[in-house]
Amino acid sequence: MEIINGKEVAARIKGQVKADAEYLSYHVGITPCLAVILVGDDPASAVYVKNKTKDCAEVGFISRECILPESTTQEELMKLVKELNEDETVHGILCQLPLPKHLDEREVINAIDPDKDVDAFHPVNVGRIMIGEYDFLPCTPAGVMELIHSTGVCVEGKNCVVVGRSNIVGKPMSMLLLHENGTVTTCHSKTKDLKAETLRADILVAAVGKAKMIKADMVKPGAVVIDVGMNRDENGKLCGDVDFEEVKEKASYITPVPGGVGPMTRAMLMKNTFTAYKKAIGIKG
Ligand code: BQF
Repeated sequence: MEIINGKEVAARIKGQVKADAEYLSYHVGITPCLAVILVGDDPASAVYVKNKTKDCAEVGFISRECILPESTTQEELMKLVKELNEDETVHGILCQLPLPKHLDEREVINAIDPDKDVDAFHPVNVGRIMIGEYDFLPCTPAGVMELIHSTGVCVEGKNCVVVGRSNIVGKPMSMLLLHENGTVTTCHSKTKDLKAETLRADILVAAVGKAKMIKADMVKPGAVVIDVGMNRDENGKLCGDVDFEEVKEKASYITPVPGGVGPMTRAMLMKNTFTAYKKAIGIKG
């Protein structure tokens, strides 16, 4: 069994983005800029936004933190998005989710210019992913694909099982595996016999949000196991959707939590911001 080192793969991707961005910034005289909107005082969200700002500094991007109070109205938030859309010095925009309950996430996402939508949550980008003609991929599924590639395991023809069907992870994850010619099954809370499904998986992606729910007896020997979960266990320790200690004995490759998918999500955001920048300055690919 091999533990996939997400930090290492993420560092490699960020290094590539940094080198390419430095080269282009120098020649074009424009530096990539990511605007991150944070509303309210959810501590986890504040940490995620800090991480994103840190990543921008690391790869040589400008970052703009737009921090708004809990009391922000929908109108104020929409006005900010409009300003960032119109600001030519801003190449990527993201709104940290979840938003406080009184705000309409969908309306905010739909207002972001699809060309600046580095999370790839806008319906136009979601649709482009469905037909395989995309500029941006949602960061977490894109990061998972990179981790699978890093193992050398080929997706084509494999039984791929995704547990979870969120719009942010599960659904696009299934689509990306399908694009690489996997035979994809998407499982969810109404799946009749989850264990029967996961036992057939050569590649298993867990994105449910239930601590350690994937046990060793649910995993095919030699499977590649990718854990997207971010939960707290009974001792308040960060853990995934996979029971790592059990499942690591059965998997060929497995991602840890922390240090697996999380760092990749961050690296892919930098990659998407660079893509948005290249589009804005008129460079393809
Ligand atoms: C690690 C996120 C749920 C809801 C909204 C590294 C991150 C996490 C873990 C991180 C996440 C999760 C992010 C690790 C961004 C991933 O070492 O394991 C990085 O910063 N993430 C987010 O922005 O919004 C979320 C999870």
